[in-house]
Amino acid sequence: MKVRFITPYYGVKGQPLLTLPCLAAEFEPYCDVELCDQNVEEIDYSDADLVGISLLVYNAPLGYEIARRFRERGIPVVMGGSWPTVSPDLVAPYCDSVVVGEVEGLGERIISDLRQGQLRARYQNPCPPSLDQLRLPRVDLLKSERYFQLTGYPMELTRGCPNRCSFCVSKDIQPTFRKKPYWMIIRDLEARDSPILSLYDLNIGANKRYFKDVARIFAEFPIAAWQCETCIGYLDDIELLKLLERSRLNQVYVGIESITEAGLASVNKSFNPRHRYGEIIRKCHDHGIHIAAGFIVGLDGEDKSVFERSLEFFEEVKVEYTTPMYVTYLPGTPMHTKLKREGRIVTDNLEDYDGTHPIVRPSGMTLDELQEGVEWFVKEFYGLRSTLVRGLQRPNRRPKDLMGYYAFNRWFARMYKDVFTPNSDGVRPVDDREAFAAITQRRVDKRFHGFGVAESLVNVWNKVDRRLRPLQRLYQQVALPGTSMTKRHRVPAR
Ligand code: B12
Ligand code: SF4
Repeated sequence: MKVRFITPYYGVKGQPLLTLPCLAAEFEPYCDVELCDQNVEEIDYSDADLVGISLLVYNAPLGYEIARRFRERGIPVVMGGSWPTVSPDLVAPYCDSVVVGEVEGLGERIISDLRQGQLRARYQNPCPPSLDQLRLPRVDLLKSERYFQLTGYPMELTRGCPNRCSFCVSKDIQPTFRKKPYWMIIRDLEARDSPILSLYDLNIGANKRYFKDVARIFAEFPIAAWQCETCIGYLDDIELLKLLERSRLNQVYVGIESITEAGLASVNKSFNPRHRYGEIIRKCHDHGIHIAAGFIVGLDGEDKSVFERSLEFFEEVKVEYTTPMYVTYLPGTPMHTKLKREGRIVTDNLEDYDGTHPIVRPSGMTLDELQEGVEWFVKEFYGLRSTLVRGLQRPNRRPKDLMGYYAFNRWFARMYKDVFTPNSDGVRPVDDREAFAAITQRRVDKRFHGFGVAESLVNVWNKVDRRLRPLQRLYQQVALPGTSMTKRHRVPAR
């Protein structure tokens, strides 16, 4: 029995999701599995017994079209991912079966129902699966050479987040906070094929003791650099920062979202320590950690002065990167329904729900002012002046960090020029969606060309690292002290 899992194109060619590797791990004991990421390869439309399509939200229309082509030939289609999880009823007409939430624990039942010709309309775990028995995600099945090597090997150590920010789908996709046992972290680390790691956890710092132990474990592995995502408040701890520095964490993504009290309150994120942002960022810098700051625009209670004030703030605290994003609520969520009723939702096209198109009419400025504000902010923040101001004054002690800082600032500048400024005819996303999309797409396709040399170097580095793996293992067994985390938490023999 052959099952083909597909991720439809979503415009980010550089970084693989962990979705396909996790699906392969869950299903491979029960059937033959094929993976297809349309971001880096053509879709194989040949026959299969079942096709599984994973949807975020902005790639849903494309996913529906792919499903149609399989279903008209009688091939059943199951859909899963964050969009089907948030709004299963809106997805159901386009497929034979919807998987709501995490798939671990459902694979065997789905395949056995399929064999009996009794695929059910919906599958859902009664409660979120424990991570204690999670199989190793089959990252090795991805065509890794086609991805952007600088982003590193994808790993997840925890799922869920205890917070409930109103715009975030974490409560739907991973409803409770769970963590992998330490031996499993070691297993996953040993399987990696790159010295750079990227953690996909929603909020790894939510359990501080665990976060510290992860840093202790990472410190014992020959990791060149790693990055993760957490709340800025959790980083207000010197012992943690010391451990993170020792483990070679080089970048953390923190959801600053807004510098205003009203903005934070409007998305249920008042727990962010607004008055300590600067101090915490300074401490992170002192420990060699770069800050990528989430920044949401168009929040209630904010007027057009927010762009200038935010730029001033980001330059003062010398944040390395920001990822501006229009506030986005997914259709089917209570916030979306409320705003729709109030006439404030400006587009129903799912392709627009990617953070780079305005979705909600702002309360404190016009839609034009909002778009002009973001365009101005991005031009200033990623312009040469601000890049120098933020770069030259921060404690960029290591030359490689300094180089990384400038390289990524230039890259972000190019990327945001593609998506947040009007196209060459002055057309903005909501004015003429199709014209804008066509021009943006051509630019997006070129997006990853700017890193040719750096990427080739990382490729060579990855190959050398792979060759040295047996030596690294020997080093871990012989040279590390007997009290090390690695020795205490052995991977169980199979
Ligand atoms: C890596 C990552 C990225 C990367 C990679 C590419 C990408 N476009 O997503 C980068 C940094 C580029 C990125 C960017 C953005 N991202 Co992002 N990202 C993630 C992250 C951290 C990991 C994704 C992942 O691999 N998860 C692990 C896998 C295993 O989980 P999963 O996909 O949910 O799959 C499980 C189930 O859903 C189910 N399942 C999934 N598919 C299927 C299919 C079938 C057939 C079945 C049976 C089951 C099934 O089984 C899986 C295992 O249990 C997630 C957060 C998260 N932890 O999920 C956010 C997340 C996906 N991103 C999100 C957002 C909002 C964005 C941005 C819009 C933010 C922004 N403006 O900057 C941009 C989008 C840019 C773009 N145009 O794509 C949201 C998605 C909301 C949505 N539904 O659209 C998430 C969920 C974060 C959040 N807290 O809300 N992101
Ligand atoms: S803290 Fe981050 S992951 Fe958690 S709910 Fe808020 S935005 Fe989502």
